[in-house]
Amino acid sequence: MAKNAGVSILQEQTKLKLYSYWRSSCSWRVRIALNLKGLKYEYKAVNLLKGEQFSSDYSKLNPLNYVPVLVDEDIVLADSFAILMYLDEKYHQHPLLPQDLQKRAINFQAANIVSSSIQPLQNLAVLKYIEEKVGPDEKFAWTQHHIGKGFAALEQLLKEFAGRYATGDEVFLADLFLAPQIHGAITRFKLDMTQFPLLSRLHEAYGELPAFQAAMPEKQPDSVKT
Ligand SMILES: N[C@@H](CCC(=O)N[C@@H](CS)C(=O)NCC(=O)O)C(=O)O
Repeated sequence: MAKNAGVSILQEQTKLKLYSYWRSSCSWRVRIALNLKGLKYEYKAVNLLKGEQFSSDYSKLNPLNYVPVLVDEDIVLADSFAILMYLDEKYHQHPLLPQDLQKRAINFQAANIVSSSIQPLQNLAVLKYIEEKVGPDEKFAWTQHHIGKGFAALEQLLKEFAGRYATGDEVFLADLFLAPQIHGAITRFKLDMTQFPLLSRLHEAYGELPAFQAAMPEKQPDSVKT
């Protein structure tokens, strides 16, 4: 049996390949899930700063030219949400969604706040555009505004449901989206977290979980010291 929030279980599985970039929060979500479920995978680095996501081979895997992509034999999936749902339905150890209907919906809502209303606004392509068309100093103000707006909504949403983690004392889908997003807000975008006590507390809790630690950017084979 899998241990909740653990990293190791043994089970028969197909060969998985994850196209990932060490600093990509979307790839990081999937790395956490793979670790939680104890699934081995081959790490295929895509260097976003060198533009490797635009190579013709990679475009065949994801015409949107984003990471992550998961390849499971002849199945190719290009979107972290779809990948997580696929993994959860295929590998039942450490379920990513709670049984309780309301808590399931809250997990979807929190995950979507991150994946639809925060991360796309801080994506590399968007920041590059702002830097070039508006000015290099504007990108911090832009990201801090949009991350702050999303975080305020998450604080309000989760205060009723949070335990040690976002929706109770077990790790679920929302946590996989929150951990990389909060970490990035603190380390890359220098967001003042004093206004977000609940998210700050969750950040501390995630830092103690082996499955989350192993998925950290600096632990990836393509990480670079900055
Ligand atoms: N909805 C997609 C978003 C993927 C995405 O935006 N990936 C980012 C990294 S987190 C990326 O590849 N950016 C490259 C670029 O902007 O050129 C997902 O969740 O997988």
